[in-house]
Amino acid sequence: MLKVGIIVSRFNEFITSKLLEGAKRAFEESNVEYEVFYVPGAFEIPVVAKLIYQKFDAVLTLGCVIKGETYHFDLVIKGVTEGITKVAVETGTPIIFGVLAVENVNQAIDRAGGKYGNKGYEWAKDAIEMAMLKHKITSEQK
Ligand code: INI
Repeated sequence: MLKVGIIVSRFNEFITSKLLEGAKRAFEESNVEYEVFYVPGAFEIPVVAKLIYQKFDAVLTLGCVIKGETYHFDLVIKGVTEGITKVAVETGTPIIFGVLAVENVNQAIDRAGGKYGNKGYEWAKDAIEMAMLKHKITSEQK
């Protein structure tokens, strides 16, 4: 049975809780086991990915960064994007980038169960696909 770690940011929880609902639905439909870890904001996601990756076939990260009036948005997005990429490439573990980066609240709502569906559900499917691909590749290696 596949096992996925889900890291969820509490910042903008009204959105990330919806992404989490979608992700849980996808994992339950596919009989994938999961464990949820909460972090304060998206910036904290990479370090937790590094702390947990060995326990899981894949890690799904869920966050929501909404553009504000200062540069903080850009710094958080840069930190989380680079951090997740680094952990994924260095560890060879699929770490799915489920962080919405949006201009405003409406764009986030549209993607968290609104008119563009639930990205959490889609990203969970990506986690399953990548976990299976990793198993296939590593079991074929001599
Ligand atoms: N964290 C988010 O997840 N989303 C945001 O939109 C956000 N903004 O805009 O500030 C945000 N900031 C907090 C950041 O992720 C860290 O938790 C904080 O800087 C402490 O390290």
